[in-house]
Amino acid sequence: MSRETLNWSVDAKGLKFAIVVARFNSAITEKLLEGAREALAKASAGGVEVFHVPGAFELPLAAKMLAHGDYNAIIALGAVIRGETPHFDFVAAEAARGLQQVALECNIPVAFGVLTTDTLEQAEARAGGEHGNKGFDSAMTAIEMAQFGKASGK
Ligand code: INI
Repeated sequence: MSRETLNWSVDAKGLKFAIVVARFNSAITEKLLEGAREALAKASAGGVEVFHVPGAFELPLAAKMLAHGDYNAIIALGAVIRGETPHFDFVAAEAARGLQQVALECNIPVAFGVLTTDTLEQAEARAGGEHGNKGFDSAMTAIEMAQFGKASGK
């Protein structure tokens, strides 16, 4: 859902969110954080706490540690940009696999706000550029899944 098409009846009052942000490629990830904060503020989220980790590879463990707090959802933000070595594939795949594992094992929504792109330009376009802001979109997903969790009696 983009900012433009968004229905601002979205309501996150009473819901608490943890955002965990990778510092690697911080010029991108801090823009993702801005986008996520914007969505949560517009939806009047009940609480937002932000945590930083070194890179996207560290996001799953941090999310697992945070899953034991009293958050309704976790938003994981990172930017994995393809270089000339296979490192990209390992970091991107483990971030995705690990975050889904945390969601399923810990029974908490974990929004996957990790950009995986070939170039810095592609990442910029998705971090507040012409293709929107993945942080904003991830926060919207987290709100919807947090509401789902409440409705399902989690
Ligand atoms: N971490 C990222 O978040 N993005 C990257 O693009 C990246 N690359 O390309 O190397 C990256 N590497 C660091 C990794 O996440 C870990 O912090 C590191 O391997 C230590 O565990």
